[in-house]
Amino acid sequence: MRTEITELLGIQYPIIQGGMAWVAEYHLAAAVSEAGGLGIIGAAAAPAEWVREQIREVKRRTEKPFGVNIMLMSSYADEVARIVVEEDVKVVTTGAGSPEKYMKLWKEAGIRVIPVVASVALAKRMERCGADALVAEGTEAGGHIGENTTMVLVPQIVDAVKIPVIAAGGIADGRGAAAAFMLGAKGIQVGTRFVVTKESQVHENYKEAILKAKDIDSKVTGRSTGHPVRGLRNQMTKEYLKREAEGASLEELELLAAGGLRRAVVEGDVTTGSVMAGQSAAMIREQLSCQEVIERILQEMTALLKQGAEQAVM
Ligand code: TUI
Repeated sequence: MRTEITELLGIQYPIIQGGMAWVAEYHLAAAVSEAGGLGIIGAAAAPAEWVREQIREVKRRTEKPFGVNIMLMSSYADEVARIVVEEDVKVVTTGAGSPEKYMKLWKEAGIRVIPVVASVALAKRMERCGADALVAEGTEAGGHIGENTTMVLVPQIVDAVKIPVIAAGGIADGRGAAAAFMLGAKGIQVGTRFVVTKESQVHENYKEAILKAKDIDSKVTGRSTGHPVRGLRNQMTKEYLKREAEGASLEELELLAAGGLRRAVVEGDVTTGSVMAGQSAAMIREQLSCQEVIERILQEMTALLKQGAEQAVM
């Protein structure tokens, strides 16, 4: 299947993996790339040398393209920005900020730069400063989110820029993928569904929490701090939201959430930890391999796109 995104990135299928903190490590990234998508290492808030080692591990497992996601609020972002150049990484996605100050360095190194954006304004700015494509991430996504839904964000960004747009947020099956292409996207980014794969190294408790999640289990904490984060409802989100409603200070709230993602992903503490996941968690009901996830999404999507509008009006 060829789109502007498969051609830009040299991949078989227009599916890229989200750069999820603590989750997107080399086993997962290599498996997604081997299956024909674009695997991504999530640098998150990790030290730069950890990222270098992850890059080398992916290269040991696949010769196919892969990328690194740089979380711009990380205190190591400057170092990681240099390491992707040193290690000859071909694709960089960014999140939680504007990567403008790194653009010249990356473009000169021939890196394909794909900022993840949650607003039309940032999308336009990114195109002006040389981005090759964009991920338009709706508020259905897990982790740090913006306000607009995928349904309204993707077409607005598609209309506002000339570079190809990858849709993200709430896409976990072929129906969501087909819808994304109808909105004008040339590719999709999938996060939560890849958390629950055989190759994903997250704790079994984390996978189980996603598998049993219902629609109403998705909660957003941190709206009052300016850094809203979506995850699954648990004791931590209950306490956080209670204290937030009481007007707790930023420091108090940060203390409550500190280290929570690591505790959930690594130790399996899904009670007091932070179980970041998108709203699509409620649609994920079985654990498959990364290859099976990609194959199923593509099969469902191509069948739906072939049927076109016929079915809708019958
Ligand atoms: O970045 C993400 N998802 C993330 S980052 C993360 S680690 C974190 N945890 C808690 C608080 C903050 C970060 C977990 N999940 N997705 C891409 C994304 N970027 N979503 C929203 C944004 C965004 C938000 C504001 C991008 C830029 C922005 O403002 C930039 C500017 O300077 O205008």
